[in-house]
Amino acid sequence: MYDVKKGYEIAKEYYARYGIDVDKAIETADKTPISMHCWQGDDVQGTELKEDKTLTGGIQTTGNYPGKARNGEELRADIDVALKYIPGAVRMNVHASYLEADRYVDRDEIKPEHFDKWVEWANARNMGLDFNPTYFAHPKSTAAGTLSCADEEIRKFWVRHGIACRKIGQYFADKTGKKCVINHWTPDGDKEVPFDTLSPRLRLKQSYDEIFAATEDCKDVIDGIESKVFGIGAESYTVGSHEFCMGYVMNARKKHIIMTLDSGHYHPTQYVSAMLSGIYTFSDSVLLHVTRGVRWDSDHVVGFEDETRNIFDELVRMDKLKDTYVATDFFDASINRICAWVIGLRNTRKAILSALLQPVAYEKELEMKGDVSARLAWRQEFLAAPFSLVWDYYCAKKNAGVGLEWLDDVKKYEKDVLLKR
Ligand code: RNT
Ligand code: ZN
Repeated sequence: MYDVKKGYEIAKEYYARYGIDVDKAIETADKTPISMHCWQGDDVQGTELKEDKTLTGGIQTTGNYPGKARNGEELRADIDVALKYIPGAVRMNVHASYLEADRYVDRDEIKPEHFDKWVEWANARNMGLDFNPTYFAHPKSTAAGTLSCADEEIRKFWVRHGIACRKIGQYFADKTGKKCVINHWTPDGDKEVPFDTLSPRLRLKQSYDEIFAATEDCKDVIDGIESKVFGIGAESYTVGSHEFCMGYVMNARKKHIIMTLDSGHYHPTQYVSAMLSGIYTFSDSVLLHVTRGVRWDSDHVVGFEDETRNIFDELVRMDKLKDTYVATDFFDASINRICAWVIGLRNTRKAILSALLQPVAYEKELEMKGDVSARLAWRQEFLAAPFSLVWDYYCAKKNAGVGLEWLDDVKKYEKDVLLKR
């Protein structure tokens, strides 16, 4: 390893020339929570006691890498290994399908106590807990829809699930002393464009209204409404489209109801980074699902690449990082799942730190002066700033492994534990 401290001193000097306080950036990046999704560890299988674990609703994992977690204990043990190498504040994001009970519990019957192991685990690590209703991978989740289903019995079943989930979210908040962020996503859609595109949307609105009306006392829950452009099997029509979800959030006029922007959920040339200021004009906060879509919503491991960086650059320039809930959402079954978490979460943290090292004041000044040539020249020049020296120093300081120092340890865990499953 090179002299990390020396590298940091050089970088500090470099950034100081542009009025950037490296230590302050490190401090802010370190305390910005990232909500780590539990579902990377077992290919979104969940821990319900049921035979058929087929994924539906357009969610797919590809790959058959050995060693996936088979129950809550294994999953949490794997998460603990990943956490050693993920510097900075982390929250844990659990799906309803990760309940733990001694029998099969249907989705409309889930109770807070089914998540007590997660609560205990999170409290022992002083971590906040986030939550997600699971509207997919269930016999009542079919092409006919869930919250938008025309069959009242099915629709009501899922409304009960949504209500149960908000109560669990409040329970998480009570038990951890930290607010709980719930993400609401339904897979409802159609392979063809239906003749009636409006009625399902009216029913989805009604269902969300019913869920929120029945749980008004859940005061410490934030609710993200997640849209999507399409899913496999529902290529032509998505009930919860971007317009629908944005309309729902803006019309609700409730501080706790916000938009979830998943970076894989748009047409390939549409970018979340380009949507943020439009939404922040009218909303106080946003929930992000950070992921990497390759050609489609493929949920690849987050990369430290243009769009991830653009998202956080925008948030920092708008001074909205503190108002944004950051969550990861990817699932790669083709590589070691702990590596997937470490790479994706480290890259998310990297993007946050590098965004905080922008010379915002300097660039704004150039822009105000109307010097557009200098602005472009400067931005391009700055892309080569010595960021990695700061990143390495931060990882060293947090004892989270400099460079790829973490990889051998994860490989050892693979040999000793994962491959024996
Ligand atoms: C699906 C959505 C959703 C899920 C998780 C598992 O396209 O992105 O957020 O990935 O709920
Ligand atoms: Zn998502």
